[in-house]
Amino acid sequence: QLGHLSDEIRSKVENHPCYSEDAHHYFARMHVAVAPACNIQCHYCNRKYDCSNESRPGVVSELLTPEQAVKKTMAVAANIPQMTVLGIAGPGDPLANPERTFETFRRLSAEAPDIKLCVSTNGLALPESVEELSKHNIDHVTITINCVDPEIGAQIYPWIFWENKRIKGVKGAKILIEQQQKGLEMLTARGILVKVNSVMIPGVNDKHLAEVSKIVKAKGAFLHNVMPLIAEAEHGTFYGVMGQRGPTQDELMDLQDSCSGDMNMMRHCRQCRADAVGLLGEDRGDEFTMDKIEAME
Ligand code: CLF
Ligand code: SF4
Repeated sequence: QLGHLSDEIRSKVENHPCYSEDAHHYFARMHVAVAPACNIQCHYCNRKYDCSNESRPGVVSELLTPEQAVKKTMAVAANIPQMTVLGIAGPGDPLANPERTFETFRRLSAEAPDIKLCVSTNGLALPESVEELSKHNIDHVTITINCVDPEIGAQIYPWIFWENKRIKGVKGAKILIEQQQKGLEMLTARGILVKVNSVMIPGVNDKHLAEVSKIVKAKGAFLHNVMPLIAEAEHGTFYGVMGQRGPTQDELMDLQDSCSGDMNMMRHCRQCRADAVGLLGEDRGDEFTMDKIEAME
């Protein structure tokens, strides 16, 4: 699967469970939930739970300080030797919490230099964060890009928080899209691998995502991960309450196939929680709550 890649890129992806389908059988990732705030609103979000279109209602991530996050990472590394990647992916947007996120990365790059650092963002604050991300030796950044058309964006993002103001509708979506695309270009220009996540929302952006895939590929994104919208009414999200449905498995696979002519597609995403621990699809987070970690010491 990785045969066509240069040695440099292969070394970055071969033990990252999200960037390499092969790797996900052998290598584990963990997330530390250090980022509570968010700078936009997505119609698929329920702030009580997690970013990344979290799939299991009723489970709230345990919010950690950077210090606790480092402790937790060390405890997991000591107990799960396959753990190669530490990601920050919520429960809000990591780059909307720059102090907490970068403090965590700074400590980990000093104390655990062998662990790969990974971050997932909505992209709004990405351009101003690229310099800092490259300082911490972060090779993997995920941007959630659901559209490149602000009219479609306005149906997904009711508002963004930008320059101390709430900006609604098409105007807000346009700024978000511009920031995402600019951030993508800045990252790929620095050789940082970018994965684009897109949430497939039937009737909203499903017909549009093949174009998104082409555009992000042209700008150097390495991988595209189209995920199904999860909009159960009990999640209490806007879409859930409005009766918006998620795609069927066939609809999702058809869209992934129609993007794949041009792009490497990720097909093994498990829509992880902001505090997930273990192999993809196996969540051992309950074994590593802070009270259990403190009891291990
Ligand atoms: Fe985490 Fe995301 Fe990094 Fe992976 S998850 S920050 S790239 S280490 Fe992976 Fe989970 Fe899918 Fe994300 S399976 S939700 S793609
Ligand atoms: Fe929620 Fe994430 Fe969207 Fe922020 S970016 S509103 S945390 S889904």
